[in-house]
Amino acid sequence: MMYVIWTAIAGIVAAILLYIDYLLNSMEEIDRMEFEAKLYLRPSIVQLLSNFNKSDIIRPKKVYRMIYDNGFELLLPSREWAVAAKEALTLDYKNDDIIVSSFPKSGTTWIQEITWLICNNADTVDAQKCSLLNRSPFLEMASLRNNSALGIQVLKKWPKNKQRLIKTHLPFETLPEAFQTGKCKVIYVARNPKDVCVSLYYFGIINAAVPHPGNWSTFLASYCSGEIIYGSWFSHVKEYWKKFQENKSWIYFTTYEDLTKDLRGQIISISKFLGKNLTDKQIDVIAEHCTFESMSKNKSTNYSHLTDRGSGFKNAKFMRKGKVGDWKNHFTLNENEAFDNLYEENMKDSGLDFKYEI
Ligand code: PPS
Repeated sequence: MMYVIWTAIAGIVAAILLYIDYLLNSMEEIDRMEFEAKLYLRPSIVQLLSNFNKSDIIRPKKVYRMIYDNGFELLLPSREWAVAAKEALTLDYKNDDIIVSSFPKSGTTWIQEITWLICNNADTVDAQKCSLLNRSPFLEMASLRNNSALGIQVLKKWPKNKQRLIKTHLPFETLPEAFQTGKCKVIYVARNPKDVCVSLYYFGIINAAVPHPGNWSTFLASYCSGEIIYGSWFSHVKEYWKKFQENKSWIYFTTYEDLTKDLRGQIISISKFLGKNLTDKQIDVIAEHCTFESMSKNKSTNYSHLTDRGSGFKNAKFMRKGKVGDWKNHFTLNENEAFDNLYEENMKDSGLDFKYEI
């Protein structure tokens, strides 16, 4: 019912705006046909109307709590994502499948693009022909509209002889067995938790698949308590870090800050980990292609195609700032002190040391 009312209001608002626009801008008389044609053709108004017709901009009010058979609890954007995460456990994975994992907003897209190029002879021309979402499917991603597991659909249609690079944000404990036992390689990227929180906050504003983050301090409180999608940053990172210490032959652990400091060095380390020999020229090509400037302009990596589907990206960018240290523009002194204490409580014995500025 609310949906019908909102659609009607949007229609009326659009008609009024167009009429005002007509009165202000047009001195000549137009007939009714022209008026109607204008109404239907003016892109901004059509966009407004079509946005109201898309259910994916009706935000979920709460995240969905999924409970695994072993009792592990995971917060996901919706029930559809939980169904996909469950189905992901039953798929067949091949020895050469690679999974790129992270807590959201930690540099996943960056590592995906680097890894895809390492696995595909640094072919930047091919890379630009196809969106990263299709070159590197997002395992648990589901459509909010038609209940379909988007990542799994892409995986199922994958050509048999082609290597698969899969993206996930699932905690280690909930990965399919092939990625928990060393059958397949795992690349994990972590980022300092303050910049993750800021990036996630802005992403929450533009990403209609998740509940609205509210104001900054409310969101920070939810982030600290782990009551957001994928749960606690501390638990996520600590578990992958622990598994990495025990299994360095099949898990690679890196950080956003290390990528920022030495992109070329990281490309070399990841290719060694994957057993791929790259020439110096290929390493240079990948490093050049994967700078923030270059990936922000690249349609296959900047997710700008989502703008056109009314997914909430309209006036904002997925590739936002790409910096280490933006947290300083958001945390108050008190928030910062409280967060440092919380970090100490959760991470003091982990041996992990994040850079907060470079
Ligand atoms: S997601 O939605 O969870 O998969 O997002 P994710 O890709 O993990 O993280 C998005 C943040 O990474 C930044 N980014 C980069 N920074 C530097 N260089 C490159 N090439 C790059 N690619 C992506 C992106 O801008 C997001 O960070 P913020 O701080 O919001 O800018």
